[in-house]
Amino acid sequence: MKLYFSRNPNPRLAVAVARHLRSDVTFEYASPQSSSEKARFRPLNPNLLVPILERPGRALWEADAIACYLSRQAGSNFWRTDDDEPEMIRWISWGKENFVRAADIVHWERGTKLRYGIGACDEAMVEEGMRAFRDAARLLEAELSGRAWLVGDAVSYADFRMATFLPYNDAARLPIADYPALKRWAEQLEGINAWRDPFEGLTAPALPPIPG
Ligand SMILES: N[C@@H](CCC(=O)N[C@@H](CS)C(=O)NCC(=O)O)C(=O)O
Repeated sequence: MKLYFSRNPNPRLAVAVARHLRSDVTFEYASPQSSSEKARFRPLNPNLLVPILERPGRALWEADAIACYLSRQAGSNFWRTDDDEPEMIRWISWGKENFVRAADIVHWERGTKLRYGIGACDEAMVEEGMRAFRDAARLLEAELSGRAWLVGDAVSYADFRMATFLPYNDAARLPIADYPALKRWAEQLEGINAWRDPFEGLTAPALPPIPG
């Protein structure tokens, strides 16, 4: 199987999952939106986005689906398959609508737009994203004050998904330090090699720097 990736947040998440699970995949850097690559990647993912997992049968796209599949392949409970599964899905679903979305809004303005010359940072959008971030962070802070991980007493895919944008916080500058339990949880994730440095040993161009 082959996992197509770039250094951006969702492919980073999928690579981290594959490495955490020691999945039997090869990794290939891909740029499906570049004009010379579109024809090759459209049959694999009509969205022309990464991550994409090439596997027997139909290629799989969406980091969550890939994580679910790789966890099943590994016979792992990283993607919970026991009574905690609904709880894990709750955090994935809520996270994407709230915490992850808020981080994405701010990271898009302060990071991606500037990196790729898409446009100037829109401060009103940053403010909106920051407001949403604070609302979501407050809820997570209360949850994580009582326990180490989002689901049960071990790391799960919900933790990885919730943290999708945190490795890019040099660009987004979200005030994680204002939330001690959240900060402690983020540091715990940093203690997992596959999360901290998923691209170790892989060939992939660095992200374009943020000007200024
Ligand atoms: N909902 C998709 C989002 C995938 C996505 O937005 N991928 C972006 C990076 S975060 C992408 O492919 N951008 C072009 C690139 O990185 O070359 C997922 O969770 O996998």
